[in-house]
Amino acid sequence: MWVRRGASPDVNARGGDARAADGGFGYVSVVFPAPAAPMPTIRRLAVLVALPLLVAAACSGDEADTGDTSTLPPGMAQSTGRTNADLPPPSVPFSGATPVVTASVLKRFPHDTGAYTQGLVLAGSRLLESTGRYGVSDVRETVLATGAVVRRTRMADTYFAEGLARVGDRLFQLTWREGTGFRYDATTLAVVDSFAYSGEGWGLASDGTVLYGTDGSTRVSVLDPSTLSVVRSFVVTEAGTPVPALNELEWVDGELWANVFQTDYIARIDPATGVVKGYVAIGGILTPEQRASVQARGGTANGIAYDAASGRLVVTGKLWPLVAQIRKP
Ligand SMILES: [Ca+2]
Repeated sequence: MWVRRGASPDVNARGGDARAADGGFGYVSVVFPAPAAPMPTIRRLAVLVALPLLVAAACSGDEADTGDTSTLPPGMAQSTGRTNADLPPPSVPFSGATPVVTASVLKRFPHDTGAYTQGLVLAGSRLLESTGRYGVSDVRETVLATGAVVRRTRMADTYFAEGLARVGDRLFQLTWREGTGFRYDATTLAVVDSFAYSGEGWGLASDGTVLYGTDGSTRVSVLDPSTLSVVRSFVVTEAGTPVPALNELEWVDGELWANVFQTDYIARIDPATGVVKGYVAIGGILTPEQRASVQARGGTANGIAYDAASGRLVVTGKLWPLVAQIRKP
């Protein structure tokens, strides 16, 4: 469960207690938020480099997807300690009785093959994306149809960007292991302030009222966006078994959707019970060649965004060459 910084010892590693608590996996769930007490935001802001209106037309197309794939992208080195990202992916679906729908692709749009997608939000034709890795993390706005970056706020090299969610005119962004989240103006992508938490930050989404967050474990934490206090949390289960490695999130018409890290499955979660009602399989969206390239470069499926006004639903992945609009099941 999410805890306030300093309220418990650091258990951000594989541990027997957490393994038992989470149902047989080593994924440890420990996050979070400090109360509303403000961080020294001026200091935080000083290390951010804002590059408004950066036009980067070179960001689209599949051409970069055929390059050298022998090494991981820069910024993936882990300095110390194990994280939930080190653990093996779960073999979902656990039960043959759990419904699985294969994603039906309606359109394909270009995606920056260097974007290590960690958070994805769709607002009309604006695709807002949080991209990770040390040294290159940012929050960016792209044009869905072209993939062109029209606005970007880069982060200091010490931050690895993670989940992104919009509540009203604010964007909330987590970082992986840095214990710092950021709030942005959702229109300009200017940093508004920051907040502190303990544990790993992975996915983030909002139903317009509260925030839902993951940390790579089996648990989802529900937060009040105004105070960043934990309202409640729940363990996600499929056929009675906890589902670990929950990653990028999206609120889709009353369901919480979650990428299961290093798998081709998106879990459709009942937010009241934590029960997985079914999966969306997205493994067939990439061609075998695209898939091999993404895997060789350290990418994987991650990123779901839904614009309720238009009913448009898109998915992508870290280092994927495309964003796919899929039919909502
Ligand atoms: Ca999302």
